[in-house]
Amino acid sequence: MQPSIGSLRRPARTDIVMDHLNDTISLVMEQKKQLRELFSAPIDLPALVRRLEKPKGPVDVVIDTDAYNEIDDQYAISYLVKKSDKLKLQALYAAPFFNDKSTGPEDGMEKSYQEILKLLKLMGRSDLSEKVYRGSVRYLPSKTEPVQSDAAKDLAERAMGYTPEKPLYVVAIGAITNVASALLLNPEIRDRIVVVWLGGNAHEWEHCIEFNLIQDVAAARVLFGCGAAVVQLPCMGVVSTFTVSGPELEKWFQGKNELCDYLCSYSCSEGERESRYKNNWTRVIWDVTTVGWLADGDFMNDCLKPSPIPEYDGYYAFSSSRHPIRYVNSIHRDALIADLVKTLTEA
Ligand SMILES: [Ca+2]
Repeated sequence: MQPSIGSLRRPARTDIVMDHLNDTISLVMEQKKQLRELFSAPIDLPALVRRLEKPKGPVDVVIDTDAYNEIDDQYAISYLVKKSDKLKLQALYAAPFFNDKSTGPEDGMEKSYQEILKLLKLMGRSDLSEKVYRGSVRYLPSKTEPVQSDAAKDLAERAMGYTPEKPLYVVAIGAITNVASALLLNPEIRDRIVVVWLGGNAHEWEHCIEFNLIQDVAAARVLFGCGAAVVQLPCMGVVSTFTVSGPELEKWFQGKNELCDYLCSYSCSEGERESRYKNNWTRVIWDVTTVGWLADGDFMNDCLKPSPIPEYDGYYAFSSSRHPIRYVNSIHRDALIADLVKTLTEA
């Protein structure tokens, strides 16, 4: 006898929750398996910890930047180009972004590409223009699917010229799409790069809804999950102390050189445009801190921590069994500002 519809057993709420939980666990396990298969080489923990030490002496560097999205990438790019004694710049990649200064990730990437060229011209370094590459026009469709771009292709190939003992440093100051794509295109580069990324918030912060991370969570999961050496500079709760104001910028930069005039006038016009407090605004020049980590100087404190797991709901998950990353936990603001000003105002 067929049961009537009314007599069919309705699942209890706990059954629904358990089914959902089991589905979620299966999905997570499957995704972990796919990523593990891509990055099949086991993680050599002692070697990883050695790569996470701050390098001594000159190193090769590339930078991945959403240069047009705000006011801070411009300072970071300039600082890196002018730190050429230690930081040997090999390539510059334009990253996608989507905010009120772009119509979407592709437009954001193209505007960033043009802004990089503009900065190089202002610094009298147009010789570096041939090292600028266009990046991703969209975010990762999933954490096993790369986005093809000149930038991702270049990094996937370029990093093969480096070794676990002598890696290529990747300063990343935007959504991490290009870098994650390079890792997915060529998993062999995992142990040949060190990614210094401004992304996410402090692990103690109430959420990780941060511009660079939240635009491409799948890419962040690749970065933190694949076993590559990552130096994380978290935004809210750590780098958020790295502020400047209009009067400071005018005093330090105005009239020093063409680059400094541009940085000062652009920052001040953007600061006034976006602030409710007229002339009393401050801005965080976030991205500078990534170059500061690589530069010689006592500019911040850091430690080793298990790699966090950025979830799609805007929170981190944590597991003490994860491989380590280097985690910056405080910025020595005045020391880093002093070095930035000295470096950018030199002729
Ligand atoms: Ca940026």
